[in-house]
Amino acid sequence: MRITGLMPLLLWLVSCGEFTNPNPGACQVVRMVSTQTGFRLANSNSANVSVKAGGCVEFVNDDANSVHNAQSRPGAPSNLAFNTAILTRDQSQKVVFNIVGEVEYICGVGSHATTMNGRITVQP
Ligand SMILES: [Cu+2]
Repeated sequence: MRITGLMPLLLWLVSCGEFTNPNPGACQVVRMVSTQTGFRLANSNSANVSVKAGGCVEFVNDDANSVHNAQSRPGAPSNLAFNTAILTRDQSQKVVFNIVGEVEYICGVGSHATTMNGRITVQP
């Protein structure tokens, strides 16, 4: 009986894998530097990002020469899939990641994915 009584709560918790970002202002910024260089974290040569669940990544186009977007690689886990708008220079878009896991991301413009790619790790 006691377990039965907990079931609605447990189901609610499971279905609530998504929760409100407690601090949406604090994003890891990923710059879209250029088609040659690809994505870069601030003050880093890496395009690999790590965030806590509920945290966000802000993609910023720093490239005067091309539009870019950021999107999960085809075949990514559906609960981590994302796709930003096509961003022109100085435009940005925030993406909140609520589900723990790893997702590879690319720029989907033209053939940019060959150089513009990275990984987002969402930690518990
Ligand atoms: Cu691009």
